[in-house]
Amino acid sequence: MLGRACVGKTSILYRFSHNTFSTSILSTNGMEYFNFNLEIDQNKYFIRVLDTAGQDSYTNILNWYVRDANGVFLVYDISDKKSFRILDKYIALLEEKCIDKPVVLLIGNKCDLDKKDRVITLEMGTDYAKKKKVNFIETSAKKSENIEKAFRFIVELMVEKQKHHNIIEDVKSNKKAVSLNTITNNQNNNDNKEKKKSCC
Ligand SMILES: Nc1nc2c(ncn2[C@@H]2O[C@H](COP(=O)(O)OP(=O)(O)OP(=O)(O)O)[C@@H](O)[C@H]2O)c(=O)[nH]1
Ligand SMILES: [Mg+2]
Repeated sequence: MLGRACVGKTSILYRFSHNTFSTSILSTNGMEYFNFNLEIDQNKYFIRVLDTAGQDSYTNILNWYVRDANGVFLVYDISDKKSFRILDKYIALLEEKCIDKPVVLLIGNKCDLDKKDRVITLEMGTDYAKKKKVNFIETSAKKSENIEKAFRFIVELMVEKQKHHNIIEDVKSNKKAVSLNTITNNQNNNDNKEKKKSCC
Protein backbone atom coordinates (compact mmCIF):
# COMPACT_ATOMS: atom_id res chain seq x y z
CA MET A 1 0.00 0.00 0.00
CA LEU A 2 1.88 3.05 -1.31
CA GLY A 3 1.01 6.72 -1.50
CA ARG A 4 1.52 10.15 -0.04
CA ALA A 5 0.54 10.87 3.59
CA CYS A 6 -3.20 11.32 4.21
CA VAL A 7 -4.44 9.81 0.94
CA GLY A 8 -6.35 7.19 2.95
CA LYS A 9 -4.17 4.05 2.76
CA THR A 10 -4.90 2.93 6.33
CA SER A 11 -8.56 3.91 5.99
CA ILE A 12 -8.90 1.65 2.94
CA LEU A 13 -7.35 -1.23 4.90
CA TYR A 14 -9.62 -0.62 7.91
CA ARG A 15 -12.67 -0.42 5.70
CA PHE A 16 -11.83 -3.75 4.12
CA SER A 17 -10.72 -5.53 7.30
CA HIS A 18 -13.15 -4.15 9.92
CA ASN A 19 -15.75 -2.32 7.82
CA THR A 20 -15.09 0.85 9.83
CA PHE A 21 -14.08 4.41 9.01
CA SER A 22 -12.77 7.23 11.21
CA THR A 23 -11.99 10.86 10.48
CA SER A 24 -9.59 10.95 13.44
CA ILE A 25 -7.35 8.09 12.35
CA LEU A 26 -3.67 8.46 13.32
CA SER A 27 -0.94 8.84 10.74
CA THR A 28 0.92 5.54 10.28
CA ASN A 29 4.31 5.28 11.97
CA GLY A 30 6.68 2.99 10.11
CA MET A 31 5.00 -0.09 8.65
CA GLU A 32 2.16 -2.37 9.65
CA TYR A 33 0.97 -5.66 8.17
CA PHE A 34 -2.70 -6.46 7.58
CA ASN A 35 -3.66 -10.08 6.85
CA PHE A 36 -6.76 -11.12 4.95
CA ASN A 37 -8.42 -14.25 3.67
CA LEU A 38 -10.21 -13.81 0.40
CA GLU A 39 -12.29 -16.31 -1.56
CA ILE A 40 -12.56 -15.90 -5.31
CA ASP A 41 -14.34 -18.50 -7.48
CA GLN A 42 -14.15 -21.00 -4.62
CA ASN A 43 -10.41 -20.57 -4.33
CA LYS A 44 -9.14 -19.31 -1.01
CA TYR A 45 -6.31 -16.79 -0.89
CA PHE A 46 -4.32 -15.48 2.01
CA ILE A 47 -3.09 -11.97 1.40
CA ARG A 48 -0.73 -9.89 3.48
CA VAL A 49 -0.74 -6.15 2.84
CA LEU A 50 1.97 -3.86 4.12
CA ASP A 51 0.57 -0.49 5.12
CA THR A 52 3.33 2.06 4.60
CA ALA A 53 3.73 5.53 6.05
CA GLY A 54 3.37 8.27 3.45
CA GLN A 55 5.47 10.82 5.27
CA ASP A 56 8.75 11.71 3.55
CA SER A 57 10.83 10.68 6.56
CA TYR A 58 9.96 7.03 5.84
CA THR A 59 11.07 7.02 2.18
CA ASN A 60 14.34 5.21 2.89
CA ILE A 61 12.60 2.29 4.63
CA LEU A 62 10.35 1.89 1.58
CA ASN A 63 13.33 1.08 -0.62
CA TRP A 64 13.82 -2.08 1.37
CA TYR A 65 10.19 -3.11 1.87
CA VAL A 66 9.02 -2.85 -1.75
CA ARG A 67 11.64 -5.31 -3.00
CA ASP A 68 9.49 -8.41 -2.59
CA ALA A 69 6.10 -6.92 -3.48
CA ASN A 70 3.91 -9.03 -5.80
CA GLY A 71 1.11 -6.50 -5.92
CA VAL A 72 0.94 -2.80 -5.13
CA PHE A 73 -1.97 -0.50 -4.31
CA LEU A 74 -0.70 2.91 -5.41
CA VAL A 75 -3.03 5.45 -3.81
CA TYR A 76 -3.65 9.15 -4.42
CA ASP A 77 -6.30 11.49 -3.08
CA ILE A 78 -8.58 13.00 -5.75
CA SER A 79 -8.53 16.30 -3.82
CA ASP A 80 -4.74 16.49 -3.45
CA LYS A 81 -2.68 17.45 -6.50
CA LYS A 82 0.62 16.66 -4.81
CA SER A 83 -0.47 13.11 -4.08
CA PHE A 84 -1.06 12.68 -7.84
CA ARG A 85 2.18 14.35 -8.92
CA ILE A 86 4.23 12.15 -6.62
CA LEU A 87 2.98 8.95 -8.33
CA ASP A 88 5.87 9.11 -10.84
CA LYS A 89 8.29 8.86 -7.96
CA TYR A 90 6.60 5.75 -6.58
CA ILE A 91 6.48 4.09 -9.98
CA ALA A 92 10.19 4.81 -10.47
CA LEU A 93 10.87 3.33 -7.04
CA LEU A 94 9.01 0.13 -7.98
CA GLU A 95 10.86 -0.12 -11.29
CA GLU A 96 14.18 0.32 -9.58
CA LYS A 97 13.74 -1.74 -6.42
CA CYS A 98 11.29 -4.59 -7.03
CA ILE A 99 12.88 -7.98 -7.71
CA ASP A 100 9.90 -9.14 -9.78
CA LYS A 101 7.70 -6.57 -11.59
CA PRO A 102 4.61 -6.31 -9.36
CA VAL A 103 0.98 -5.94 -10.42
CA VAL A 104 -0.02 -2.32 -9.75
CA LEU A 105 -3.53 -1.05 -9.02
CA LEU A 106 -3.74 2.74 -9.06
CA ILE A 107 -6.40 3.99 -6.63
CA GLY A 108 -7.95 7.45 -6.67
CA ASN A 109 -9.37 7.57 -3.13
CA LYS A 110 -11.96 9.91 -1.54
CA CYS A 111 -14.29 9.86 -4.56
CA ASP A 112 -17.11 10.67 -2.11
CA LEU A 113 -15.90 14.29 -1.89
CA ASP A 114 -17.89 17.15 -3.40
CA LYS A 115 -17.19 18.10 -7.01
CA LYS A 116 -15.75 21.42 -5.84
CA ASP A 117 -13.05 19.59 -3.81
CA ARG A 118 -11.99 17.32 -6.64
CA VAL A 119 -8.79 18.41 -8.42
CA ILE A 120 -7.94 15.13 -10.16
CA THR A 121 -10.67 14.12 -12.59
CA LEU A 122 -11.59 10.54 -13.38
CA GLU A 123 -10.18 11.12 -16.85
CA MET A 124 -6.81 12.26 -15.48
CA GLY A 125 -6.60 9.09 -13.39
CA THR A 126 -7.57 6.91 -16.34
CA ASP A 127 -5.08 8.61 -18.68
CA TYR A 128 -2.25 8.33 -16.18
CA ALA A 129 -2.98 4.64 -15.62
CA LYS A 130 -2.98 4.03 -19.39
CA LYS A 131 0.28 5.88 -19.80
CA LYS A 132 1.93 3.89 -17.04
CA LYS A 133 0.26 0.60 -18.08
CA VAL A 134 -1.29 -0.01 -14.68
CA ASN A 135 -4.86 -0.77 -13.63
CA PHE A 136 -7.08 1.90 -12.14
CA ILE A 137 -10.06 2.33 -9.85
CA GLU A 138 -11.58 5.17 -7.80
CA THR A 139 -12.61 4.33 -4.23
CA SER A 140 -14.06 5.82 -1.10
CA ALA A 141 -13.03 4.35 2.23
CA LYS A 142 -15.57 6.68 3.81
CA LYS A 143 -18.56 5.49 1.80
CA SER A 144 -17.17 2.00 1.28
CA GLU A 145 -17.19 2.42 -2.49
CA ASN A 146 -15.19 -0.06 -4.59
CA ILE A 147 -13.08 -1.13 -1.61
CA GLU A 148 -13.83 -4.84 -1.82
CA LYS A 149 -13.70 -4.61 -5.60
CA ALA A 150 -10.17 -3.17 -5.40
CA PHE A 151 -8.94 -6.07 -3.25
CA ARG A 152 -10.59 -8.69 -5.45
CA PHE A 153 -9.26 -6.99 -8.54
CA ILE A 154 -5.64 -6.96 -7.40
CA VAL A 155 -5.78 -10.59 -6.25
CA GLU A 156 -7.30 -11.62 -9.58
CA LEU A 157 -4.56 -9.74 -11.40
CA MET A 158 -1.89 -11.41 -9.29
CA VAL A 159 -3.42 -14.85 -9.90
CA GLU A 160 -3.58 -14.15 -13.64
CA LYS A 161 0.03 -13.07 -13.62
CA GLN A 162 1.06 -16.21 -11.79
CA LYS A 163 -0.89 -18.38 -14.26
CA HIS A 164 0.77 -16.60 -17.16
CA HIS A 165 4.13 -17.14 -15.53
CA ASN A 166 3.34 -20.86 -15.12
CA ILE A 167 2.27 -21.12 -18.77
CA ILE A 168 5.54 -19.53 -19.85
CA GLU A 169 7.42 -22.01 -17.67
CA ASP A 170 5.40 -24.87 -19.23
CA VAL A 171 6.10 -23.60 -22.72
CA LYS A 172 9.78 -23.33 -21.89
CA SER A 173 9.94 -26.94 -20.66
CA ASN A 174 7.82 -28.12 -23.61
CA LYS A 175 10.19 -26.37 -25.96
CA LYS A 176 13.01 -28.42 -24.56
CA ALA A 177 11.04 -31.61 -25.17
CA VAL A 178 10.10 -30.44 -28.65
CA SER A 179 13.64 -29.62 -29.59
CA LEU A 180 14.67 -33.12 -28.51
CA ASN A 181 11.89 -34.55 -30.67
CA THR A 182 13.03 -32.62 -33.70
CA ILE A 183 16.05 -34.84 -33.90
CA THR A 184 14.00 -37.96 -34.48
CA ASN A 185 10.54 -36.76 -35.62
CA ASN A 186 9.23 -34.74 -38.54
CA GLN A 187 11.07 -31.41 -38.46
CA ASN A 188 8.30 -29.30 -40.02
CA ASN A 189 5.62 -30.62 -37.70
CA ASN A 190 7.57 -29.74 -34.65
CA ASP A 191 8.54 -26.34 -35.99
CA ASN A 192 4.87 -25.56 -36.54
CA LYS A 193 3.96 -26.72 -33.07
CA GLU A 194 6.65 -24.58 -31.59
CA LYS A 195 5.57 -21.51 -33.55
CA LYS A 196 1.98 -21.95 -32.37
CA LYS A 197 3.07 -22.24 -28.78
CA SER A 198 5.18 -19.13 -28.86
CA CYS A 199 2.34 -17.00 -30.20
CA CYS A 200 0.07 -17.99 -27.32
N1 LIG B 1 -13.70 12.03 2.59
C1 LIG B 1 -12.87 11.00 2.74
N2 LIG B 1 -11.88 11.06 3.66
C2 LIG B 1 -11.06 9.99 3.77
C3 LIG B 1 -11.19 8.82 2.96
N3 LIG B 1 -10.21 7.96 3.30
C4 LIG B 1 -9.50 8.55 4.27
N4 LIG B 1 -10.01 9.76 4.57
C5 LIG B 1 -9.50 10.70 5.59
O1 LIG B 1 -8.18 11.09 5.19
C6 LIG B 1 -7.36 11.23 6.33
C7 LIG B 1 -6.10 10.39 6.21
O2 LIG B 1 -6.45 9.01 6.21
P1 LIG B 1 -5.37 7.86 6.51
O3 LIG B 1 -6.06 6.58 6.26
O4 LIG B 1 -4.74 8.05 7.84
O5 LIG B 1 -4.29 8.18 5.39
P2 LIG B 1 -2.88 7.44 5.16
O6 LIG B 1 -2.66 7.44 3.69
O7 LIG B 1 -2.86 6.14 5.85
O8 LIG B 1 -1.86 8.47 5.84
P3 LIG B 1 -0.38 8.13 6.44
O9 LIG B 1 -0.51 6.99 7.38
O10 LIG B 1 0.04 9.41 7.12
O11 LIG B 1 0.51 7.83 5.29
C8 LIG B 1 -8.24 10.86 7.55
O12 LIG B 1 -8.75 12.03 8.12
C9 LIG B 1 -9.34 10.03 6.95
O13 LIG B 1 -10.53 10.09 7.70
C10 LIG B 1 -12.25 8.79 2.00
O14 LIG B 1 -12.48 7.84 1.25
N5 LIG B 1 -13.06 9.92 1.94
MG1 LIG C 1 -1.70 5.35 7.35
